[in-house]
Amino acid sequence: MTELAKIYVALGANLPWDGLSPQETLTEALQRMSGRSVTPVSVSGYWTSPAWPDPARPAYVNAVAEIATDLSAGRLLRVLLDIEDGLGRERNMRWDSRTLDLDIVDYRGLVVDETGLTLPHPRAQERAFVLLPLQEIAPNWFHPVSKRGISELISCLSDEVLVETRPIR
Ligand code: A4P
Ligand code: MG
Repeated sequence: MTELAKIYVALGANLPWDGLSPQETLTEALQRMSGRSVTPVSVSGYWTSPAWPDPARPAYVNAVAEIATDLSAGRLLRVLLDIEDGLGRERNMRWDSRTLDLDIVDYRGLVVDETGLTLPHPRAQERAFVLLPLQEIAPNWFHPVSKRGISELISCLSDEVLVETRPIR
């Protein structure tokens, strides 16, 4: 199984949906992934942070999962988008509030820049809400393009952002 892993998916939500809190929606999304041959083998804790770029929006809950699958990156993305749709995702403005966001952060180091699929995720290295949960489950991860390690990437983030991104206990 492990050779099929090394794929990291970031989960985020800041709106409730159909009686589920954002945190419950992330748990439901992980269960639905399991049912679609996308098996979480390791899941970070849940973290909360103010909505970026507009902190007046509801706070987010985020997590990162390492998954095992034999799906290609493109097919995996289609499954993830389908799970987003099934859990109430509506697409309005970019960065708008959402019931669920599932992003492929890294697919076994693959570098792709196509319409509809960019790997690694182009903004993951700037996001405390991705890097802090990722570090929990993959402390030796490094960015496939810059080759910078996760601790180094985190050390480049502002103290303010790091302080306001907190594990949910
Ligand atoms: N797409 C291309 N590459 C990928 C990939 N590697 N993974 C395409 C996932 N999707 C990928 O996605 C738009 C299209 O990107 C998809 O149809 C897919 O074909 P989207 O989810 O509608 O876009 P987005 O999430 O609004 O944009 P983006 O730039 O991915 O946003 P971010 O950076 O994920 O921002 N604040 C906090 N605290 N926590 C958050 O989780 N998330 C966002 C979304 C904003 N602020 C946040 C958080
Ligand atoms: Mg997304």
